[in-house]
Amino acid sequence: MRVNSSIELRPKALLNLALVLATITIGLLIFKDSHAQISSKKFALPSPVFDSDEVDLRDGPVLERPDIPRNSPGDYGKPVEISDSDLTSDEKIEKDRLLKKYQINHFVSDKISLHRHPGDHRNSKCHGITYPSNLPTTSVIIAFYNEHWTTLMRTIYSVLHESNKSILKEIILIDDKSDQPHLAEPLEKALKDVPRVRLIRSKKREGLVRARLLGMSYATGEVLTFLDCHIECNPGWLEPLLYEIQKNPKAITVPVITTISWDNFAFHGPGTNPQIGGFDWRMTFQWHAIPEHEMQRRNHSTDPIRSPTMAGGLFAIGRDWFEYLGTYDMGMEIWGGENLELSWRNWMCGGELVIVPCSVVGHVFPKEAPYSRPSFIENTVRAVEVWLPEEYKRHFYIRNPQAKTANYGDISDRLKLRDALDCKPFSWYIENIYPDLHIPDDVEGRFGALESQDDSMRPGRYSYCIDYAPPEHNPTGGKIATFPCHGQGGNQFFELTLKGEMRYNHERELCVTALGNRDGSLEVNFCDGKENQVWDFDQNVGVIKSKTWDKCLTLTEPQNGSMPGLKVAACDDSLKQKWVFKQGK
Ligand SMILES: [Mn+2]
Repeated sequence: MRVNSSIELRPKALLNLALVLATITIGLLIFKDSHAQISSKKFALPSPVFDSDEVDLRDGPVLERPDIPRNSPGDYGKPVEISDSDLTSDEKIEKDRLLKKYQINHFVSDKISLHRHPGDHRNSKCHGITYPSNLPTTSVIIAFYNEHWTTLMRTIYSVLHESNKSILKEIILIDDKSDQPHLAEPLEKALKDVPRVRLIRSKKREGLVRARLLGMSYATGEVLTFLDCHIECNPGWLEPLLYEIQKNPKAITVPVITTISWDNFAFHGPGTNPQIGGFDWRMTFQWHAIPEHEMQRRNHSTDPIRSPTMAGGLFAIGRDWFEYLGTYDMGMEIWGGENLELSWRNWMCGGELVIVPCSVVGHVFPKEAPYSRPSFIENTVRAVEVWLPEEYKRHFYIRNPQAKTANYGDISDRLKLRDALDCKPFSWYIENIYPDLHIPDDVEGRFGALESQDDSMRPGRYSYCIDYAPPEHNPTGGKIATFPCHGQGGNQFFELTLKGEMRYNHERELCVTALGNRDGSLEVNFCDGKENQVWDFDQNVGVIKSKTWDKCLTLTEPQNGSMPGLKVAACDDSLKQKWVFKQGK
């Protein structure tokens, strides 16, 4: 990497802008049925702190991995176990501080080489695949905000060690106005001699969407590859992503995202079948298994897998296609919702979204999300208002009462874009791309919070509503009970479908199941169409009766000061068996 003064850099930055404009023009020529106006960048471009060197088209990694001592901690993706009893009290304090701050065990990360081998976690059938020598080139764009040192540096080195010179033009790092000192001068020093890395510092906090677009304006590759800032690439990760775009320039390609443990940094493999992306009607992204029709469509386990949505952190897209599609919605703040919006737009406007089994990238999923998503609702309302017709929007607003009053800003540009792109309707997307999605009936009086009409156990002004909180890593198996009604949807949202299922549709489609045992207990399980998941609801009387057991849904006395529970019991016409669905505020 060369260090340039900002004066020397300016002409080059201008040249890049010219390239961007030229590419936009080419893009419009290629996809010339478009009237899409590419919104001009709404921010001034800061000068890069560093510039990339010339591209060398010989093959081999951009940067050879240095020798790593044998049995170096974490090499080949092995776990690093450090027991607290081996730590001094100062070390223990430091470990806890880092864990609390980042929700990642950075004390362990700091013991692992920045150049460790990740191991090879691909499907073994990927090894024999060769790729054309004329793959498109790519710029990797990584936005970060106050990222810890070792995870950020390992991300950068991992891309350089695992990407061939002929295809990786550069890594563009966007510092989204971090304020931690290690990301100031020490980062510049550390990157000074690292090839093909450009560091751009945004002038104000932009959030993920605008930080990525800022990075894009410096990119010179034909494909943009967006990555997160605490990842490690598996060998051979890049070629298959680019190859699928070479075959279909309208494809968004997504690697298989595997887990790097937040605790011991083990690099886990993807298992037999990767998962694909979906969403529920709260518009929460969710992973699920490859549906049968998609398994049938593919010939080999290494073939790309069509996915209705993507998680959004890691993907590649042809630059011309991204421009044609109208890049991202610049009105979206921080993060959340932008992934669904781009997934819908891409599919509905003629693109394809695939997960590429032979491309594996590990991601450190934190113990708990360290940052909230304050803009999730606003961003999602923008997406819903642009892409969903009324009959579908309704399902979203019913499940997110707070979305009705969200201040989501001006979407007129995005509506114009939608019309200019001449896209297929959302119903086409559901029928063809996401046929497995459950479409709620949402019949008046049969959805919302299911409130008990029994006043006798109320601690004052509260009513009790049925409440289900799925355990962290498994949606089923949690306790279904009651809680004071809060009117916010969420854990208290149930839908009694016309078929009689009592659905709890958050992330996965779950159904309230009457087990039929003597104590009349209930479970929340995956919907399977069996009779013990079918309920008769007499809306006039408020009685909900299990079809199999001929017993009624009953509120039970609280035990040891906890909330009232639920069971099925012989129907007796008491208030404990009277229920009404209330809509959120
Ligand atoms: Mn992440």
